[in-house]
Parts: sequence; C-alpha cells; structure tokens
Amino acid sequence: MEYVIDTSTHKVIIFTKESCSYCTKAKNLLDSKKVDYKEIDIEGKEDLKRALVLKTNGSTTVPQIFIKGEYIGGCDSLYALDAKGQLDEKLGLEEKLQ
Ligand SMILES: N[C@@H](CCC(=O)N[C@@H](CS)C(=O)NCC(=O)O)C(=O)O
Repeated sequence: MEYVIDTSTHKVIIFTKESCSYCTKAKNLLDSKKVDYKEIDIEGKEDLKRALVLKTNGSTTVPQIFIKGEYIGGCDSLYALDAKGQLDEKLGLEEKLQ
C-alpha cells in the first residue's frame, strides 16, 4: 500500500535521520524559539522515504520541514526564512509588547 504523508496533523513537522547535523541545526533553531514540533525519523523506512520525496517535489535529503502544512524545505530554507524575518510569523509567534 502506498504511504501518504499528512502534514496537517501538527503545527511543525520535521522529517529527520539520526546523526544528521543539519537536522540538529534545524531543531536547534526551533528549540530556540520554544516551538513544539513533531519529529519523524525516516531512517530505514523506505515507503516513508519514497512518500517524502513525492511530498517535497524530489528532495532526497533530511531534514524536511513543514509548518502548518506548508512545505518549507530543509535546514538552509528554515534559516533563510528566519534571516528574512518571516519564520516567526509562519510559526504564529507574536512579538510580546510591553
Ligand atoms: N542543504 C540541505 C542539506 C541537508 C543534507 O545534506 N542532509 C544530509 C544529512 S545531514 C542528507 O540528507 N544526506 C543524504 C542522506 O542522508 O540520504 C539542508 O539545508 O537541509
């Protein structure tokens, strides 16, 4: 049976493998923003890997990140969004005004 990925189940979903430095770096950024995320380890799960390639328009690396169902990309894309000041908005983090 073909595996279908549903990215609407959690606000942030990150597909990872163990011993992946880019995955750690991406999670560090999310952790620094105190954002909860669902981590899915794809190591050894061939049907899940195939489904993820389809879901990400052909990306074969990890991490692969989705926010509110929107495909963000990998670690570099996550950091690029933050550098542009757009990540907090996508995460729904509001600036706490005094
Ligand atoms: N530019 C990518 C680099 C990601 C990357 O190279 N990830 C490595 C693991 S740390 C990878 O997926 N290598 C291929 C593999 O493990 O199958 C990003 O920012 O996410």
